[in-house]
Amino acid sequence: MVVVLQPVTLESNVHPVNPKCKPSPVLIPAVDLTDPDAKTQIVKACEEFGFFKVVNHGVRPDLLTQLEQEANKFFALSQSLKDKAGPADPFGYGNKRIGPNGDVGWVEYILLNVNLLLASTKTAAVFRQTPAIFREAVEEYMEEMKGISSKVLEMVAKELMIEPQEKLSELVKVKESDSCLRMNHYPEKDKTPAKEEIGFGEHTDPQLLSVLRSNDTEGLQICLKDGTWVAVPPDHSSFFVIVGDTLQVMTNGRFKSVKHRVLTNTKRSRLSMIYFAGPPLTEKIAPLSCLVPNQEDCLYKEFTWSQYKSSAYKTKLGDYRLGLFEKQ
Ligand code: GA4
Repeated sequence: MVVVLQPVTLESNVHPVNPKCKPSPVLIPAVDLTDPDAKTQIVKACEEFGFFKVVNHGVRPDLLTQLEQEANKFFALSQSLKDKAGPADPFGYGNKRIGPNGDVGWVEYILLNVNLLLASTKTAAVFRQTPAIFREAVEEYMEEMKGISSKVLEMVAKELMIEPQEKLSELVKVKESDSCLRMNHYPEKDKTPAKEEIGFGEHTDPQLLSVLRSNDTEGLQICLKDGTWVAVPPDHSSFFVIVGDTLQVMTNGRFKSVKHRVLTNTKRSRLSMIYFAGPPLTEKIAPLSCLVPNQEDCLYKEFTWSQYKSSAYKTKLGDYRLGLFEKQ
């Protein structure tokens, strides 16, 4: 099964598509995790796009509906109530400002961390503004997302013959894993005709991988290796997996962290939930030696996840964050 992605022609494109030639659609795999061939399809997609869709994932649909409903209720609260859980530090409620370095977008969001070891007061503030059922749904959803991300990482390890085979998935499964959940609400436009606007500017995710699910409103775009942006058709019953910088480093560049962004031009609001699967803060990140038989071919210096995170928080969204960690 594949998903057809259409190239987009926008002023903001790095390489505008030649208007004379009709851009050809791009096919990305929709992977059924129960398919015996899934691991081969995943690795191929991670090498080619850093992105794929997951179908037949086994997450109960009513959990998705419930979490989405509760999130919508939170975003429908008055501005002053939402502001009690903000400003984002990065956890908690944020409105238009993304990160600490001046990025802005047509988006409001909550970033939640439910790991008690890394508890954040702003996450607690969000839970004070929402019913207990919201927190329960968030916790269950994060467990499900941990399951999907570790399954994907297990399959990657099998296909790439990484030893020990749990090397990647353990980073997500352990209780110290620095994973978090983001809910982005892109409000509908009242202007007619609606003007296209940056909802969330282009960036790569710093973590190992991210699992994204949205309602049926379009907006997500990914950047191909040749710089073409393609629109990802929304599908509220599937998940999209996005390769992050940390997995790029551990595979010594074999997998690419994919640049992505959200443009809003719709009259319907978009709600997305993204689980960021991060390793423990003290984990040493470096290319896996089994993937780099000759040390001279090693592209990145070793760093801890905590070092990478601090360095990422000094950058702007669209910056190339791995540059500092490349070997000369
Ligand atoms: C991008 C991926 C995740 O959404 C995030 C973002 C984080 C934030 O919003 O606080 C960052 C961004 C993200 C990378 C660079 C820095 C940090 C905003 C920003 C400008 C939560 C993350 O881990 O990194």
